[in-house]
Amino acid sequence: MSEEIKKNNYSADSIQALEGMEHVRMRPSMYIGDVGVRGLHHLVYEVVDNSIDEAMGGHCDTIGVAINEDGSITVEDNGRGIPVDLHKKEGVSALEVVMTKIGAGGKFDKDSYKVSGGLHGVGVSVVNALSVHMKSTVFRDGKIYEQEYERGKSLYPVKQIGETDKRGTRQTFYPDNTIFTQTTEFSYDTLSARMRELSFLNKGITITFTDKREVDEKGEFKSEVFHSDEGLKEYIRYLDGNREPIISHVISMDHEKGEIPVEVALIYNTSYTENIFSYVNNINTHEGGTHLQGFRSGLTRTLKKYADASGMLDKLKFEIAGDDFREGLTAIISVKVAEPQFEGQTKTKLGNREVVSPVSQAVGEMLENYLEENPNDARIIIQKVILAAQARHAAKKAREMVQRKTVMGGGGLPGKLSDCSEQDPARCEVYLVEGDSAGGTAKQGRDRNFQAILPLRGKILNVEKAMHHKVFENEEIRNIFTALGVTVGTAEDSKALNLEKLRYHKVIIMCDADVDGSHISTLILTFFFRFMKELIEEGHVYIAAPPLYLVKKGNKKEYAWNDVQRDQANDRMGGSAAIQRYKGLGEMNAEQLWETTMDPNFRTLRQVTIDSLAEADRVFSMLMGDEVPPRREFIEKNAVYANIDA
Ligand code: 0RA
Repeated sequence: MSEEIKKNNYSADSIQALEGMEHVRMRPSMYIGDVGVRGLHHLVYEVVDNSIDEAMGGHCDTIGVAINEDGSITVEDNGRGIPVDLHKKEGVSALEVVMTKIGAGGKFDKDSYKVSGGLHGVGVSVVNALSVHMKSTVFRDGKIYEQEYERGKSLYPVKQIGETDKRGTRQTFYPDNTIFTQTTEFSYDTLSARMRELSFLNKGITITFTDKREVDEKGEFKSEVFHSDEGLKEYIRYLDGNREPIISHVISMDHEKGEIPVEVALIYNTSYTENIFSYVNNINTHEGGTHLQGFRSGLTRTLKKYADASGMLDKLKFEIAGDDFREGLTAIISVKVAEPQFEGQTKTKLGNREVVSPVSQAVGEMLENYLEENPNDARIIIQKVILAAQARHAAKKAREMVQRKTVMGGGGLPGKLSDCSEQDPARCEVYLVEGDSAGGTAKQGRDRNFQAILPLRGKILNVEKAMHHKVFENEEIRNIFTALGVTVGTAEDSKALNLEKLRYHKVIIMCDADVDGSHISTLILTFFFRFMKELIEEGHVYIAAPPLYLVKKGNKKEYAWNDVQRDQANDRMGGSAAIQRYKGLGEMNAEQLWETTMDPNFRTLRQVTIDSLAEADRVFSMLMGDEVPPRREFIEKNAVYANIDA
């Protein structure tokens, strides 16, 4: 190749690189999903992923993540350090290529074990492009190197700034508030939950997480150290900490079958819920896929074979179905796939067919060994499966009753529902209101064109502790299904949810702003989470925020949602205003309820979102389970929805 052509290629490439970075800034959502709270936090995961990769390759064991005093993020590892030598093709340092070229991450190291971050896996240059400022520091070969960037453009060539005996990479970035217009504030809970999850998924690594924005009474930063020697086994214990196990050990295995590393851990508990979390390259695959398929087939095949051989099924009048093997099961599957194909609506469904059989085989072997070595536990599991099969038959009958009423229109809409007149579900909303009296006020106060009201009786059933058929037999719950127009169960999947006939695109939970009210909201949310998860995932569930105070003086009146607002309102009125504390929705009249909580132009709704399914599951099992002490501690420490509400 002549010099000339080489030069042309070089400049063409660098123009492309520039365009790449510009493209990221023009279409950030294509790279990080969205530019809201979720996308913002994704920046951190992207940077941490690189350090996790370095750790997975066996080159580092400690990762530090910090929210700095000024709100920026620093991620540091003790790996080999990103190379800083000249990248021949690009004519600049390798570090600069990694930081400023889209899709360059790690490509120059063929042996690198690059599996994490498959979903977006867009590389640290994307973070750089979406940051007003970023600084990379590399500790390598006894020297410290540094380079800074502004909105993805390097400010100077990599320079040596000193000497060191450390090794590793440090990245600090400031998210661009012209891109993340909603907020650039990081959430401690969100990041902490992800770091904990990563430490379980990558055993042996130590991840320290520090929030330097505030200090406690002792003058110390809020900080946590995550480290797991047992990986998924410990993760199961953490997730099921508030459930009662029925077998003596967590069943687990960790091995590479063929080319695909598979890790699985599971336990059976006394509950009736199936809780399987699956990961590919450290990413939670909400929609499942081939690894989940492999897990299910391995579990069903092995347990069925054991149960058949045991003779325990001989007197059973029902066929056992796949579902029956998974009642009260908590399981985690984590696979590492070199070139994952992600499918599905949210691109969180693994499509690689070659994954099915290694996972199925591995799960089969693991279970077979356990059942053989623990015959008592084996009998307990099979008994649980038999009970599940019997309950399923009862549930099916109860469900068919709901079904007939909703689909066939037999029973029509629940009598307690005050429907709206608008027909287009996208414009309709329904308020689920605690108690008949508040329901009455809401009915008077609403705009009946598009707002429907469904009053709920006191405490709704705690689905966390109830068997499935009890849930479907419960009148309040049947009313919710019927009112929403949501049905359950198809020919292929007895638990599949059908949202096609959803009658309202906003489902708003409205409860008193007190402890009882938040307990009731939590019960309703638990029901949605366990039985209508897609309703939450598709963004249809909201929580209304009624005010706590009415501040009045003369003809002036203001509402307040917290003590600070109350005091400010009082100050604005020159002090000594009359302050009414609302003890519940019932103390507001229809007009007040409309003004504060129902009028779309004034109300604040909190959309319920799920950061991490695993964390949400743990929180619900804790809030609704048997163990009172952790629940009390949690409620005292957090708002009830802290971990499920963005
Ligand atoms: C490729 C090659 C080498 C190091 C890395 C990547 C590396 C990248 C990151 C990103 C965050 N922390 C990192 N640590 C290391 C070096 C290869 C060698 O030294 O032989």
